[in-house]
Amino acid sequence: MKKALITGITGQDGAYLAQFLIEKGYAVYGLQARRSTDSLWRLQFLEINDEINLIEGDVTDMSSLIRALKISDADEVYNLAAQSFVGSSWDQPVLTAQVTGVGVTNILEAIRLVNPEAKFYQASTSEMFGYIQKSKQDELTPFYPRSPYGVAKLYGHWITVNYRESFKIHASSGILFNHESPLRGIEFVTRKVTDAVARIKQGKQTELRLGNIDAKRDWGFAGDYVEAMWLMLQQDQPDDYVIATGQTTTVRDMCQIAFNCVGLNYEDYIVIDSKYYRPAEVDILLGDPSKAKKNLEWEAKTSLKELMSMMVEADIKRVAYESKRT
Ligand code: NAP
Ligand code: G4F
Repeated sequence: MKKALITGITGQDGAYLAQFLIEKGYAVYGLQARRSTDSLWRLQFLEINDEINLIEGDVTDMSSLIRALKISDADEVYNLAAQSFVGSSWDQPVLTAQVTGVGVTNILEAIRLVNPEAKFYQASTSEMFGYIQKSKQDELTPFYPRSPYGVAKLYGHWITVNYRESFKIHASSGILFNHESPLRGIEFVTRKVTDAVARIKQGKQTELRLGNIDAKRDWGFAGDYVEAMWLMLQQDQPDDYVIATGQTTTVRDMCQIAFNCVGLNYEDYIVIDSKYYRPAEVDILLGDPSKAKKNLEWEAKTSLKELMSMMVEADIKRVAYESKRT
């Protein structure tokens, strides 16, 4: 039986990846950071919490990573842990650098010391393209990050490349464009919108305050994207891959799709609030996933309309359930 260790298992992608690997017959181990409140709700939502071996640890504490690698004896290590919210990275730039950036070196060092044969996946991001240097971004497009988060991720990306080249570690980097789901954190714009749609529809909210709705993103479904992570580690050679849909949409049009799901007009509810504008913006992201299609035979399966409909439906159920309980 193959063994996988996932950091960030309590996050959106960690939960879907764990589910995917369990279905493939893996023994799944997850690094769980100590929190004062429950962080297992996503694993419970997917009904896989009893099937995961949780190991307490933190990517800023290398000793805990060494311990996790020894306990799990993992064949594959997926590093999904991060302070992943771009907005917060201006408020906590040092923490973001330590967790999202240096955390990657901690785990690569732990692999080098405990089991250099383990295959490694790094969760890189389209946010590294930032101020885009090419209209459609691929693996060769130069990076120009626009947030402390993007800068930290760029360090994580290059240290992954460096350990691959220096120590022959099977280390791959997935440059994933935005991907969403009903398990997305509420602070990210798609989920903020679908939650608001559900609340407005059920009379619990009257308006939705947003920032720059002209920004454009290449949005896919997280459930599709975790397969690409696994496929990268099944290749003979490690490499970097852009994972995206190849379509870009404004926040405004995404809102229109989401409100349409319940027969509402988004223009009646959206209020622009400068509080949600960022010190520097990534205006547009659009990925070219051709290499992943060619080498991994991977492509996105879920359209933005299907994704929004899935998220709105899940939030409607959740808001109705919460209303019954109160
Ligand atoms: P997420 O929901 O924010 O999950 C992040 C995970 O990291 C959580 O499990 C969190 O634990 C954990 N974590 C945070 N600080 C940690 C620490 N110091 N030590 C150990 N674990 C820690 O993010 P996601 O959307 O699943 O994304 C997964 C990864 O892909 C992240 O690295 C993200 O930056 C990257 N990425 C995401 C996207 C996207 O569109 N979703 C696109 C490109 C790249 P708690 O829950 O306990 O805080
Ligand atoms: O949903 P967002 O916060 O995602 P963002 O900044 O693109 O980052 C996400 O995707 C990255 C991949 O490119 C990941 F690496 C990262 O971890 C994260 O998962 O914001 C999307 C866009 C931005 O342009 C933002 O300015 O939506 C705009 N926006 C407008 N109003 C808003 C809001 N974003 C949020 N979160 N909240 C608003 O009220």
